[in-house]
Amino acid sequence: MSRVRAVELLLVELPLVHPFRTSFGEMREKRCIVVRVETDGAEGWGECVADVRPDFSEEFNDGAWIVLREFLAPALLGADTTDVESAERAFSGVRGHPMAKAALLNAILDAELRSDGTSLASWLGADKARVECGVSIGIAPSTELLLDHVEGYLAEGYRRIKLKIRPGADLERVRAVRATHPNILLSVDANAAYTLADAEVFRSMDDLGLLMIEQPLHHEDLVRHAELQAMLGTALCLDESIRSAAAAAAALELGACRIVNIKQGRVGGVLEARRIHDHCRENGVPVWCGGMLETGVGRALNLALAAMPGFTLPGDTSASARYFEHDLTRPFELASDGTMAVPSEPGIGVSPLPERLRACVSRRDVILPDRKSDKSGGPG
Ligand code: OSB
Ligand code: MG
Repeated sequence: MSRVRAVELLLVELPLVHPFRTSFGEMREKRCIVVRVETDGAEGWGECVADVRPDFSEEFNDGAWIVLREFLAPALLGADTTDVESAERAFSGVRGHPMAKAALLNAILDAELRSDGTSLASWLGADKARVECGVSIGIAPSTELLLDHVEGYLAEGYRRIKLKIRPGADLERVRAVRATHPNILLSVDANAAYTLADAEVFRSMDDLGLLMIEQPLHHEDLVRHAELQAMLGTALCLDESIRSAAAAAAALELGACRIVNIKQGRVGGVLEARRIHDHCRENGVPVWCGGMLETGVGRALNLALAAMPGFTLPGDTSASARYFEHDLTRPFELASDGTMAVPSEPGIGVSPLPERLRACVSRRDVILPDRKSDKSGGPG
């Protein structure tokens, strides 16, 4: 518990080593807001998983920047003491914007834990020091290139391969990967690109032994997901549809999925992610840690979450090198057995490297208690 003295927003830009194509578009670089808080006791870091465009969700960088600067940071800067729970309550008057909220809440929690000397993993009750990692492979220009990518990632040790699919680039490709690798853990992610009229595509996947089919239908349509799940032997997993613990409980009650992808940013931070984890664990539903191509700041946090006992499937917690030539933090490396070490230092356990911040930050804003905003750099 301590006072928040300043909130700093940094817009960070990192080129991706490969373009990443999903059913909703192509990313060539990572652009995100990194939040730094200064408290009486320490500094803390958080990453906002919103992107440039509101395509995965309604949130996007410029919007999140305004929400953070105008509504979320000011809700904390007046208070005598702030901890992650009181900050979450202080944000309850702002509807939605879970990604913006998560970035600031996670920075507060990081500062709190750094000042206590506690690692996030131990604070969350993690029961493993290393986690199993999977990799999410974007839609490739051809089946041949896709098979090359799969081969390369398997050679690095990844324990689960997830293929992005969209109508027109689905069944045939998944069949080709399965034919080449009969025994790997394999899943697909449609990012909401289908309707129930496409049920036959998914029924045809039933004999491919997939671990799961992620978010086939519209994010708001739990009822159709339940209908589709009833037609399939393969488990559905929801990503975009799960925006809160309440949504997770509803999805499970309806039978809309059998597996849950937990992305702390999508659900408003680590506290809500923990509630979903706990609910799923009590109900025997496996969860795994999703990813949003995070820099090392978000990755460190994801690794701590993924080390909690209910996370029983490999996550999209890939190595820094899968995304960036140079990460914002020290690089996260995959061991040849496909596992990654969970940071054990206080807080999230890593900080952005000063020289990387100098190279990657394109916009900056400091929000202070008295003067509302002390800007440097133009509007973006
Ligand atoms: O749907 O899981 C998704 C990346 C950006 C937006 C949405 C998704 C993804 C991924 C990549 O699948 C996961 C990662 O490696 O971070
Ligand atoms: Mg997904």
